[in-house]
Amino acid sequence: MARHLITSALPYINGIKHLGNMVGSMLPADVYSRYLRQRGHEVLYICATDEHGTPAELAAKERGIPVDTFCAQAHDAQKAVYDGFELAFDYFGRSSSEQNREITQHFARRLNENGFIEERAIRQVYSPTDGRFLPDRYVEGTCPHCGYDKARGDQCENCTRVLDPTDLINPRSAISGSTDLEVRETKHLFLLQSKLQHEVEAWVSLHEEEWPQLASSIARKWLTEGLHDRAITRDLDWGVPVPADTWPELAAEGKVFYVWFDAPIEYIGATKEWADAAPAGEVRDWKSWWYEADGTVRYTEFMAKDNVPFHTVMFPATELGVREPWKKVDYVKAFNWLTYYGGKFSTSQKRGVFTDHALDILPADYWRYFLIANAPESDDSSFTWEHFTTTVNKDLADTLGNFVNRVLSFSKKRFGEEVPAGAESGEAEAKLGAEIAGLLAEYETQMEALQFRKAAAALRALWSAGNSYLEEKAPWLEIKTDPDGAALTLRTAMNLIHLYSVVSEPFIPASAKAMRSAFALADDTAAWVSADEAKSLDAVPAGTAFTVPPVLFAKITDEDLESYKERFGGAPE
Ligand code: B3M
Ligand code: ZN
Repeated sequence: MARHLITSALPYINGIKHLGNMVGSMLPADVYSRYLRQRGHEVLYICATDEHGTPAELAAKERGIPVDTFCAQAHDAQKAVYDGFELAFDYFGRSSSEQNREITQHFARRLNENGFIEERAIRQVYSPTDGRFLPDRYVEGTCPHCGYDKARGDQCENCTRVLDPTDLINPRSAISGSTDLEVRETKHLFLLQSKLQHEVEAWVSLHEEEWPQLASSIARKWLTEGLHDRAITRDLDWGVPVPADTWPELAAEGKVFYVWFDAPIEYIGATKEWADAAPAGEVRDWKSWWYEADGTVRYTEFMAKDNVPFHTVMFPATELGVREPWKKVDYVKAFNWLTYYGGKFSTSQKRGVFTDHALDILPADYWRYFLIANAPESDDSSFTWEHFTTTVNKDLADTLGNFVNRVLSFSKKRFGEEVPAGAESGEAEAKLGAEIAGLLAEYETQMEALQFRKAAAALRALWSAGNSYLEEKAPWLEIKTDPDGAALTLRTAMNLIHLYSVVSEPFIPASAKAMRSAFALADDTAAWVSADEAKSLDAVPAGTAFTVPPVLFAKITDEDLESYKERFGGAPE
């Protein structure tokens, strides 16, 4: 059994995330972690809120509360939603933690000792009204190319040209609107990534063949364009402070590290948070997951495609430059975009479905299944309420839920509250067992390859196989002429329900649990069933007491559908 370290991209602290964020990072990581745990592997699934940077500062300011208070509240609000989605993190940390500060500062010191950090003076826009340097995107003005009057200092949204804040005509602060701006010289730390280009390239070549094409092509593109030295500090109040022992002058000026410098380090920081939060008597060795862990730990990262450069190129460059044996990623699972009716989900424009609202209207399992079955793996995929409704009604309500309820209610009515004995398994059961074993093997293969859509298709096929068997045997007719045969059919179907409860666990954990607890079994864990064991369909023996659970999945009605479309908006204008 292997040790699996799993991380999903850290959700930025501002705002509740939408379904697109969920399907491109945390949810598939959870599905994969659950699967590996069931298979008996040692798994550590780590995530955290990414809390530093200007957007958090500004959001706190807008609310008139200190930024640390804002982050603490926003962290709890996000955590509550993730709990609602049943994301089984081993730890959900905070990048503003003491642990992350310590490790980030350590990384910076080591990079400096190894000659990969240089102090450089740069000219930056300063706003006396705001009392601060303005990051490029917080300087607004008129685009010199197209005349668009809301161009940002980093880029013009209208003509997409990349800009420098000093290019803008009539520049103003995006924070206060003040036009009293000056350019001042200020010193910053630069990470000399150009010096690490060859090492990163060599490291990427070791992995890119194994990575999904989306991840390796992005990594290659960045390497081809060449790694540039980049400023890793900012003039902000909120961030990991530059350590005074190494850079007394910059520390005295209150410089902090750039959010993208400390955010990936928080994967390690949060692991230390997890260890430090161990209950009395439990020893959690965070370092064994990260330090000198090559060959003992397999590390898989989940993220959307815009985060790929940071994870395949820049963070590895940082780790390499530290010259200590920190664990680097083995497999990068990258996702395309989930669109909303072909358009953008937009946090700022409130278009699409946000994860908290999703849970207001339907249980997590409906979303989990739909999202993973339609994950934007090889291409973008589109969320529409119509597609969501059909999927829920067909796959979850008809194929799985109805099977469970039909079998258990009918058996209870005709044979009482225990799994009936009846005849010995025959030809139909042997055929079914072989089919199930084949589909289960396919499901395992796809899960192990992190092919989530294909894994979902195999799971759906497993559910369908039960329906076909039931239709073929028709116990409601069989019972009239051959009660023993009908009992066998129902007992077999109940074994399928139990198998479904085990194999569906990564996708729909709450429903899987409800299915499993229908049976009074001594072992009610979701411990994996091998394809070979599944073949005999005898995990639930005759005589086992059972109950009929409440309807597992309610169908979405036409009225529901209309009301969702009205509330969340349909096709984009
Ligand atoms: N917080 C994702 C984003 O805000 C970013 C991921 C960090 S992963 C270390 O787009
Ligand atoms: Zn322009």
